Amino acid sequence: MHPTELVLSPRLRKTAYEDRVFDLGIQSFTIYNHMTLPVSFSSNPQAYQHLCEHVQIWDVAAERQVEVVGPDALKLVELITPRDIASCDIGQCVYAPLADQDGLIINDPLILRLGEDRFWISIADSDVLLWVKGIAYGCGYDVQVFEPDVSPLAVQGPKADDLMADLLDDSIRDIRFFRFIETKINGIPVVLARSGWSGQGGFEVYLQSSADGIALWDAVWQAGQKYNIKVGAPNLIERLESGLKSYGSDMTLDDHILECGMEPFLNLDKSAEYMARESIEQMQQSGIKRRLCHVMAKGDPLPALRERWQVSAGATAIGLASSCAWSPKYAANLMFAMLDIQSSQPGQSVSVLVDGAEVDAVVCDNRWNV
Ligand code: THG
Repeated sequence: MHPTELVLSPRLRKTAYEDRVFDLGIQSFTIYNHMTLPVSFSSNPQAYQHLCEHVQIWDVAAERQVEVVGPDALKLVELITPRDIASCDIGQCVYAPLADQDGLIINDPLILRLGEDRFWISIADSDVLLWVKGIAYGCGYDVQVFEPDVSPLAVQGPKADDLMADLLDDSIRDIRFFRFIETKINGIPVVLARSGWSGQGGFEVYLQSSADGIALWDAVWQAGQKYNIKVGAPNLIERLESGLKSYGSDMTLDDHILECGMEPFLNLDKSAEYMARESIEQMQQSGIKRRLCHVMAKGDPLPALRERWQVSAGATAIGLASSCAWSPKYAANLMFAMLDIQSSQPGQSVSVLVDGAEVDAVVCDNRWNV
């Protein structure tokens, strides 16, 4: 690798928590929605172990919100996703992949329903705001679409409930998965949701004014001292073990939503109109050509992946691996790979080309079983 430095200028947006992230010794960032997103503060295996046992605070302000509000808000949100949104309660969030008129995946956000006619689309890394604004204008909808000053702060890990109960009160223990309340932490208005980009449980606190970022961080940090809180970030090892795919890495605008393994999160027969419907029906008839698969390689830890790795079955190239981490739980390298449908069955033997060397691997089901 070439040693280099990312220049932090106003064009690369600063998060509401960034000063604390520096105070606590950030080692690496990525860029996500034109904003810094912390990647590491310590080694990945150390951070993973801590996340699975204690509680961590994550600056995930780069999960930006696209707010859609107004009389046509529901119609607009229904139009952009094959997931049913009408049945989403106020105070609920749903994982709702977005697809365009060709069925191509635009993003895989959570959508929060804040009111009958008010939604936050909590996006992964792609410019959803511009797309949605264009659709709203093109359709002549009576809505406002904008990015509010909202910054999610994740509190993840098995001790997150105890921490938040100390900070607020025991009633927060009753918040169900993917439900949220509006409350105040030390007088700071927040949306508090049971969600987050790990399989270890916890909350996401949506701050609604950047000016209060440091005060909110410090309040959580202080309450966390009793629970061995550490600063962290979405963890590559944990997200692979939990099967969480990352937009931009594992799926992009080149991929059809049916190729991305999103069926459990779609209601293809929903009554509301949605723009991907025709394309999806055609794709169902012709059958998908590729599928995003779980692939496991026993043996030594593989290096970090800078470009996608070629995957082959025998002498035939069948696809590309897009994420990889060595998992302590499975004592193996876990990968996501977009593979030709003929070679995508669990049990299929494949090889992965890593820096010029062939590594043996096997296709698994989506719970890492062969
Ligand atoms: N939190 C918030 N916004 C986000 C993310 C987040 N935006 C970007 C990205 N993460 C969106 N992607 C996901 C993907 C998976 C999940 C959440 C966000 C997730 N999935 C669970 C699973 O697959 O097991 C549950 C899905 C379900 O049951 O509906 O949690 O993390 N604010």
